[in-house]
Amino acid sequence: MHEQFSEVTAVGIGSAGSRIVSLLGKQSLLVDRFVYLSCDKEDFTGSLGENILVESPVDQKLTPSMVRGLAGRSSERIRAAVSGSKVVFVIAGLGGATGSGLAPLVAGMAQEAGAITVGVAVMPFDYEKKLKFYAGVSLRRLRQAARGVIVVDNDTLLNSSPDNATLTRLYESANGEAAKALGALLSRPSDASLPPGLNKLLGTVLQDGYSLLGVASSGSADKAEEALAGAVVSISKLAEAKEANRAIVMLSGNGTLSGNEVGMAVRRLGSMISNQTVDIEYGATYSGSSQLQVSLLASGFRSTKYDDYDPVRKVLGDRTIDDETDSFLSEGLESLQPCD
Ligand SMILES: Nc1nc2c(ncn2[C@@H]2O[C@H](COP(=O)(O)OP(=O)(O)OP(=O)(O)O)[C@@H](O)[C@H]2O)c(=O)[nH]1
Ligand SMILES: [Mg+2]
Repeated sequence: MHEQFSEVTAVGIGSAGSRIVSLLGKQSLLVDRFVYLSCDKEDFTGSLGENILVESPVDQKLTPSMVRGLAGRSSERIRAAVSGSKVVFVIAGLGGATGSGLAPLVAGMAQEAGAITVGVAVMPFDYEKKLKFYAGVSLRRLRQAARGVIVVDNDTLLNSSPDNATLTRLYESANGEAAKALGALLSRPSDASLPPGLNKLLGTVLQDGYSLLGVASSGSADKAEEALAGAVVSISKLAEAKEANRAIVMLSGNGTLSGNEVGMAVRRLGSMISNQTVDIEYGATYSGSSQLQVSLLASGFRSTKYDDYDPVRKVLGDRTIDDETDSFLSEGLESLQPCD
């Protein structure tokens, strides 16, 4: 088993996860190792590291539990790839078979290998009704397997796309937004960047509840205020914003973004979410863009709109069940899903 030590590893799973990780890797990041895992080798097109192909039959539609079964053959390779890191980020779009099936599994392996593991889950568009079930079950399992989970909603990421964009353009644009927001949080300090740093990021996301990532941009005279309000609105669509106990505000703009504006935005956050006790960290990155982007990572949410996606949780509420019953129920329900 090869074990190469690295500080921070990013694992991209499935189509969305792989694309976002490749985009992220183009920025100057704290991440020093990249791993890709998918049933589809097309997903490795932009790969910056090790690719692990989970061989699958092409003549049938896969489900998350089938993909988990198929990954069994590669488990030693997966385990080796997530070993020897201090921190592992496991990034996937949930709702498809690959990301939903493997994200919790890989997070569990990384955690077992001794890494502090953070899941990053991109949740389906509201119109993807059939994907919500897999996404909801997988999100709950990812939460159980990892030390912290950052949730990004695909609908949030699309705010800046024109209505008539093609699906490919929509994905590209959503991935660009996700990579910008995550990249700001994970960037290295430089002349152009004052990031919060890995410790503060982990201090925010390693909690019982979920962390939600909201993003918004503005080019108006009052950009900082407007973009921050937009980011708060995007989080309010997913959970009760005032339940946040910690937050990181990242502002990304051009040279006209003043320290004053950053300070004002940070001071306004508590009143915007009606919670003055929220513990706020912040940072800024300077790009050429005249649009100001605010990424707001807020954490500590015990419940989110995604609870409704998960029938097991709907039936049992907050009661904890053992893993075996959970798998039995989830997989039983999975097999009842209508096929298309
Ligand atoms: N943001 C973003 N979302 C995507 C992208 N590709 C797919 N998605 C969304 O991510 C979710 C999961 O889709 P995929 O990533 O294609 O699924 P998968 O993990 O590859 O699983 P398979 O079903 O095996 O292909 C769905 O809600 C898709 O709409 C992408 O490039 N960017
Ligand atoms: Mg795919």
